[in-house]
Amino acid sequence: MDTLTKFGWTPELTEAWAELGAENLHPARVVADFGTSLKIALPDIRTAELSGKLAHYTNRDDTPKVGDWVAVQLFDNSPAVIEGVLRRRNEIARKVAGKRTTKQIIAANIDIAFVLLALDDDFSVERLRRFLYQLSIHAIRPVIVLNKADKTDDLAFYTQQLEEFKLPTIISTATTGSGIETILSHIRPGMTAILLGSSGVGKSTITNKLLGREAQPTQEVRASDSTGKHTTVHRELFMLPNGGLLIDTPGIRELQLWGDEGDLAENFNDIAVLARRCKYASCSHTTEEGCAVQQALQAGILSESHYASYQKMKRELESLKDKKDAKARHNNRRSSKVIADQTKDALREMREDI
Ligand SMILES: Nc1nc2c(ncn2[C@@H]2O[C@H](COP(=O)(O)OP(=O)(O)OP(=O)(O)O)[C@@H](O)[C@H]2O)c(=O)[nH]1
Ligand SMILES: [Zn+2]
Repeated sequence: MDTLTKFGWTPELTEAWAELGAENLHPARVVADFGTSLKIALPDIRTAELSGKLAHYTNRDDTPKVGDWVAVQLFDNSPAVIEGVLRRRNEIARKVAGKRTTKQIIAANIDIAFVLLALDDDFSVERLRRFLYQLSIHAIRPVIVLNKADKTDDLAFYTQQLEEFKLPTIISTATTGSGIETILSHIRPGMTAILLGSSGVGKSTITNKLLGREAQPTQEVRASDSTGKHTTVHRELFMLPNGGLLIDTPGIRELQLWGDEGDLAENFNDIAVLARRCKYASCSHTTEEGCAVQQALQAGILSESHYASYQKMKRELESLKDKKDAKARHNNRRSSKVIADQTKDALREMREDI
């Protein structure tokens, strides 16, 4: 297992491994996910497939994701088989795009997340807030990267809007390599970093600069090939020359939230502090009398846009909770229907026996 240290293996994992009691299995880390097949590090890189049991329950929490530690069975002439996933230290999730009420895990066991915003039309404080919310659930350390700095003459316009976050912020121009050293200085050997951001912000360009080679085709390169796909299609964990580990992810078009409303408070600490002074404990901070949040808004202490994104995310999380509850009720009904059907079958058999 010592050899896995360079892929981020820690003493806690040795304990988790012992708990698993996995005899004849080997620990490995998932470094790429192509859907049905995966790449794992043992630490040498191999192809792996899911065991029948894991493959049966796709899209469940225990489906291995990039960054996961897994227990594998090895074979001489065929791909390794992943039999189980070790307890995750943390994960980055979102709601799947579209209407389904399903969680999607983007990656697991992360030490630091770089949230990229490009200094062009992509720039959105609201989107940043959404990423920060998802990271805050597991207290994953965020760093903001403002890429494509060459596209603006007014850097202050952007940086001013980010002051309230009080987060380390790196200004970069990935195409020239400017800012890359600063990004690298945050990733120590054995640490796992991830690049997050919408499509086209420069994640693959930064990955290649950090690696010092063209490992990930960028949009420009992909536009000229024949696949017709202009976007990164899979997640992959790379080992950097300095021994750090880096996960490049496909661009996220819409980051729909996945989490509890309770986790919002630490992302909107100012509103949470005000809310304690509201007249009613259940105050929705909209129309109630004695609402300290509304008073702060009227007094100009709280910014309208900040309040608006709070309300929007709160409503989204409330609606998510309703949908999760409805889904749970539906699943319960379904399983009680299965039990009822089985009971009826058993009774019928008994009658037939008589
Ligand atoms: N002007 C400018 N262009 C950049 C910069 N960084 C990246 N680009 C360009 O932006 C385009 C998208 O970059 P990618 O690295 O492919 O973006 P990505 O975030 O990996 O995109 P997805 O894989 O779709 O998520 C490419 O044409 C890059 O050359 C930059 O700092 N300045
Ligand atoms: Zn209130």
